[in-house]
Amino acid sequence: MKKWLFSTNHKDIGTLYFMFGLWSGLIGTMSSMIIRMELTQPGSIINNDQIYNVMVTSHAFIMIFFMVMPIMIGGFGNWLVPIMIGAPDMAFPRMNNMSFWLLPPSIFMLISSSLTGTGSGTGWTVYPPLASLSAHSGPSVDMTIFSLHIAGISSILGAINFISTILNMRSEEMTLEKTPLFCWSVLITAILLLISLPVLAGAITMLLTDRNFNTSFFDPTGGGDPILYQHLFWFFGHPEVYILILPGFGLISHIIMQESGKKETFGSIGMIYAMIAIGVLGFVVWAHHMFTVGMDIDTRAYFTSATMIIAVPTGIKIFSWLATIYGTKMKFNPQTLWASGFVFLFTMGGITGVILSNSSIDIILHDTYYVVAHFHYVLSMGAVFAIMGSFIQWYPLMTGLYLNSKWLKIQFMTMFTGVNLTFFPQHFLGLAGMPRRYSDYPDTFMAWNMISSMGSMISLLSIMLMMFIMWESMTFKRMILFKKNLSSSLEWNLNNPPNNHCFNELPILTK
Ligand code: HAS
Ligand code: CU
Repeated sequence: MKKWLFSTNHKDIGTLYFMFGLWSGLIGTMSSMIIRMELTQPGSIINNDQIYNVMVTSHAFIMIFFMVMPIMIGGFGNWLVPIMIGAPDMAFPRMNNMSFWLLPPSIFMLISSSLTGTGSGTGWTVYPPLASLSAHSGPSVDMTIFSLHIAGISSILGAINFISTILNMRSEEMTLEKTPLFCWSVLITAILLLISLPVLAGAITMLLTDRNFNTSFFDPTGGGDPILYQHLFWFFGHPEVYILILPGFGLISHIIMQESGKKETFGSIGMIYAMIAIGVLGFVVWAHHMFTVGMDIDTRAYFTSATMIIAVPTGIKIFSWLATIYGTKMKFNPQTLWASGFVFLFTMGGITGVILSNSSIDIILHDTYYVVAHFHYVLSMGAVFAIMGSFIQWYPLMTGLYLNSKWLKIQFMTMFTGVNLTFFPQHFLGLAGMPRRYSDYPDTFMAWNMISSMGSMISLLSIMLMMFIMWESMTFKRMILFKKNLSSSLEWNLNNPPNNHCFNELPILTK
């Protein structure tokens, strides 16, 4: 109890984040299965559109704030950043503990909001007037707002901690140019969090006072403007999508570098500048989410062009990963499968993003399933693939155990099949005009929806298989006894001798 509740150790806190992320991932998966169940065929199963929308909302919030961010930044960030830069721990260990322990009350608030009153059927964007008293009069939206406030405080504290650690606690000879790409990705992510989250906090606080204290920031009858909310939300929301993927970029760089036997990723300085460029540009493209609000043509032209430019630094990253692999004898172990899957499918998602960035096309595709397909390719097949591959990559370092490689390959193949079956048909549904966040649809959309729902069942089975593989490895304590069983991440550690006492604590070196 004392060990976990009061822990100031970066590895233990990282482990807590992993367990929390896995648990909330299961809750998020549950709501996604309810969504796919409702959409398997025309007609209604839940028989309540509000409940359907509550499921859509909680699915997004839980996956973004309580699954991807805690695992990538909290889990991998805490575990790997201090080790990679040669620091004994994070800069503010007790604040680190607080960052983590703010999350359980936050998700508790969010889940309670679904069980109170009507639930929040607002979508993760929480746009007024849908989120105002006129459409959501009960306490649910207020609880959702509080939940976001708490999660936001947790992230801001975490961001301060990572920035301080990475800037001040690197070992002496580690210049910024020599700092590993994962640490760079976390540093840039933390800066993005620090700049964007307060804007979200402001927007939802104004919404809270509109709802409870009779202000009218977003209410035209009192001189306010609902479009103001959209600007504030997306000034946070667009950087947020890069917050979700940048640490994944860092993690993928390490898998590809280590598994292709290189000492560093091809063009690692270019990789650093590409991530900085993505981070900076991410702040000046937000209105590509709002092309349908009635913007003038010049503004639309600006936001279209600025958005398209992000494909350049992202392309630099994709081609640098390919160049790292080029000329090496590729290993087909589970983590390289996930990394190659990431490069391929993330690129697909990125390219549909470039299509959406054309304002005139987006006016037709906005709020259709095409957008849903786009962001699941970059998230479910980008962020989640990076998490899965890296979890497999670093599992031996974190536990001293190894996972069954053959089963992991089967698990990868099922997940690859599942997610593509789920999300590829959604491009067709979107192009045919099926709107997102609706619980029902005309018969003509049935075939692709059925295939999509079947795909989601396959992904669910795959996640269950992954948990079985972890359970099996922990239950039978599959130790790494022989050199031939060492994964490359461990070889990497052995070949890069410790310059700091941290390394001596690694479980594997003592086994
Ligand atoms: Fe996105 C909506 C545009 C990347 C996530 N995105 C979303 C939403 C989410 C999301 C969650 O402009 C929905 C939010 C909501 O609830 O409403 N997105 C882009 C563009 C990129 C992009 C241009 N998105 C991401 C990433 C995400 C993410 C990363 C999370 C991980 N996105 C949009 C737009 C919308 C949008 C519109 C609003 C749609 C609407 O109507 O609501 C770029 O960063 C992608 C760059 C990556 C690539 C691939 C690799 C690059 C290579 C270089 C060569 C490629 C070129 C392009 C030169 C481009 C290999 C060639 C073009 C061809 C057509 C062939
Ligand atoms: Cu965006």
